[in-house]
Amino acid sequence: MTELLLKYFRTKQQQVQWEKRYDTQCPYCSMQCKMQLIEQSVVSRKKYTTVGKDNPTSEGRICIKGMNAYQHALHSDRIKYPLLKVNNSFVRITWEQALNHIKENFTKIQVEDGHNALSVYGSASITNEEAYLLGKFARVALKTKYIDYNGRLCMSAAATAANQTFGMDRGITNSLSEIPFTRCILLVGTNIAECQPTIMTYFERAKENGTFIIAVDPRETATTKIADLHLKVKPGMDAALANGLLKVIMDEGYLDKEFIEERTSGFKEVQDYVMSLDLTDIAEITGVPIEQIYKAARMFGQEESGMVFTARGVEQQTDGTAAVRNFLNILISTGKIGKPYSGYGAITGQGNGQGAREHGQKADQLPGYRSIENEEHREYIANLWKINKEELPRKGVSAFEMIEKIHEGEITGMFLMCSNPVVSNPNAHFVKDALKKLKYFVAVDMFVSETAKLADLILPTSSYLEDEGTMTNLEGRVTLREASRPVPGEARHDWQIICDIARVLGKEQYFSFYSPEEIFNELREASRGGIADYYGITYERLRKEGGILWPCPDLNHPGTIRLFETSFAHSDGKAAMVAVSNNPSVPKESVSEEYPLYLTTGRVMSHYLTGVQTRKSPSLAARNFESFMEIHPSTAMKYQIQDKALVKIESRRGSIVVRTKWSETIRPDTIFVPFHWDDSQNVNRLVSNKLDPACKMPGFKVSAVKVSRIME
Ligand SMILES: Nc1nc2c(c(=O)[nH]1)N[C@H]1C(S)=C(S)[C@@H](COP(=O)(O)OP(=O)(O)OC[C@H]3O[C@@H](n4cnc5c(=O)[nH]c(N)nc54)[C@H](O)[C@@H]3O)O[C@H]1N2
Ligand SMILES: Nc1nc2c(c(=O)[nH]1)N[C@H]1C(S)=C(S)[C@@H](COP(=O)(O)OP(=O)(O)OC[C@H]3O[C@@H](n4cnc5c(=O)[nH]c(N)nc54)[C@H](O)[C@@H]3O)O[C@H]1N2
Ligand code: SF4
Ligand SMILES: [Mo]
Repeated sequence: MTELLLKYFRTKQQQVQWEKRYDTQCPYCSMQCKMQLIEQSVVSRKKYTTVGKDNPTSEGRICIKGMNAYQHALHSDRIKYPLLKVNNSFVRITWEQALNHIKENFTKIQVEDGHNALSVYGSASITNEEAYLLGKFARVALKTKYIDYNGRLCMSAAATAANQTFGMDRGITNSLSEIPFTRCILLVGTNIAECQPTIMTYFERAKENGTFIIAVDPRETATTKIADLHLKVKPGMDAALANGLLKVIMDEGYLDKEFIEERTSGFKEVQDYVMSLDLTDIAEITGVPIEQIYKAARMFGQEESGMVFTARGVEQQTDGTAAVRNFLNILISTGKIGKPYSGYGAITGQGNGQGAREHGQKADQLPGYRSIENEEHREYIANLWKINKEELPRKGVSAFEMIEKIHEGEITGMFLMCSNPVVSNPNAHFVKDALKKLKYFVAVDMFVSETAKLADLILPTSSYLEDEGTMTNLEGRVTLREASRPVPGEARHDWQIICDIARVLGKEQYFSFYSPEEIFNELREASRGGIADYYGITYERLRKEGGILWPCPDLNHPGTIRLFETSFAHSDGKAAMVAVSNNPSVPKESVSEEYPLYLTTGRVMSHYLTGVQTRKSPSLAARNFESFMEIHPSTAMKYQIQDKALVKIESRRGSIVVRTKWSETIRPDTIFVPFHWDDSQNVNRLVSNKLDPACKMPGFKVSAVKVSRIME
């Protein structure tokens, strides 16, 4: 009888009373895995499960972050009403009050300090529609030149390198489906296994097919484990390492002379410089043994096809642009681009890292990857926006330079959408001090982030489950993220918030949009004829076809999978090679007696960026509930530091306290700390504010530090 009763209750407990399914895309990385959230009512509680949905990119796979993303979206800490800071605490106000407050204060700032005193800081985690609208909002509604976004800290080196070398920047120049069939792969400063886990299957298939994989990383990661050869480079020495590889390629005759002759410019200069170098010196400065340099270059050189992938390890450097260009020199000089199974992939970071850098929220850019300093481009966009070309502001400055301008008093107001600069920008103390100086600061977020805490007004926005729009993934494939859940409380979508503010500022005529699709249709026109041409893409097509790769210039165009088959995007049709010096113009911080170790920073699988979202997700937070420092045991012993002990890490900028994690697999001269935590674990307190002169990327990946134990 008891058995039977138990069985009855057990079945009852599992009985699903009702079930709802929400089609969506993951809010996190650039794979933009399609998935479905299943909400079930089981007796008295709700149960949620996420399942992957088939699509050409992730093929139905999802990772632990995607699986658990709903936990932050449904979290009770979500902001549900506009919050105004009164006597240092936030109080609920109505939207009408919030919008009037913004009108009053934005106007005051611009009257007192000038139009450009108001700045806009955007994001690559918002949709294409929102990124486009934010750019238009800054230029048309606020008439400020100061707009930039968090992608500056993310993709700017790869984007600038691709623009300079190829004349165009689209994440992957060929298709993910070609990866399993390429013969040799160079993975430079990328940890795909933890950062884009669902891409791994392509590389695993390649391995099964006998592809030779080379990884370049100062530490062993889940990614370097799949490599046949791991070059454990000294942090920041990638450009020199690429010169070493080029030298072997040149010395041993792996150049594709016909390709170089017909399709490139600048080779001679590269050759002259590289031939003047000595491989023993390169081995010495890069920390990579000479025989490994030979092996890598030979493997890449001798195979008939090959691909190069770069990510933040090589890019987030004060010579990131140059370093990426030097790896492109390798690809081009061996003729491995524009043909099957060969190409370049900048592994995009944020969900819309690609799309958000194409449609005008960058300081120097107009939609469709147009330039704000090009007269024809200005005219095209001004006409479309129905404003005078002269009214369109000129270019502003990069994200971190805006922070500097706040310090200097030139910028006194900021509208921040979807970013947490106090944790993500270098030199965190400096950033916090700057934001505190603002006369007026509005943050749009789902949570009261570390940065939102400093705002005068926080506006509540919608999450990935609620907000519809297009996202362009790491391939350059435009996808439509449907949304079906209602927003919590009085939260509004980012695009609605932009339109609402424009309305109270008297600019309604330029911002009368009632759906993301309407915005997208204007974006299509705005991008038409530009490099990133979306004109042929419609919501209807996206629903039917699942995703379309740009450029797609007309409605019958199938989209473009492989780029550069016959020519590159520069006016001469050639890829521009450039000699990259071993000695960058901005010297990197070097270790010294006082600061004897290199610090590099990055990510772990279970957390995302500044952690605001993933720290709210119990299943993810439980995997890593605090930061840590990876250190080689021999180094640890030198400083008498135990495993799992608390240590203080200091640089010339500040200090943090984290727990140690001994690891045999990191270089002994290097420590690694992830950047997903705030306050005394905020690793950006240590990072310097020097920028890459070409793209203004901070050098997140190299700082000189010292480590000391804390007596517990
Ligand atoms: N789990 C997770 N996934 C993510 C994110 C996340 O926060 N968490 N963020 C997303 C975003 S926005 C981005 S930009 C991407 C980032 O993706 P990745 O760039 O792959 O991630 P990182 O961990 O920053 O850096 C990659 C690797 O570079 C190595 N590295 C450090 N210094 C150097 C160096 O000097 N040279 C070389 N060659 N390598 C070096 C690090 O050890 C690390 O393994 O991931 C996306 N996906
Ligand atoms: N030391 C070090 N620093 C780094 C890096 C590194 O490797 N090392 N990597 C850099 C890189 S690659 C990146 S991309 C940056 C990222 O830096 P951030 O942009 O600062 O990081 P996020 O954590 O994504 O911040 C997004 C904020 O917006 C909120 N949010 C999420 N979705 C939405 C939305 O749809 N709308 C709105 N309005 N808000 C939303 C989140 O709650 C969160 O508070 O960090 C950079 N900083
Ligand atoms: S984090 Fe990236 S790989 Fe993981 S489910 Fe989300 S989009 Fe896919
Ligand atoms: Mo990023």
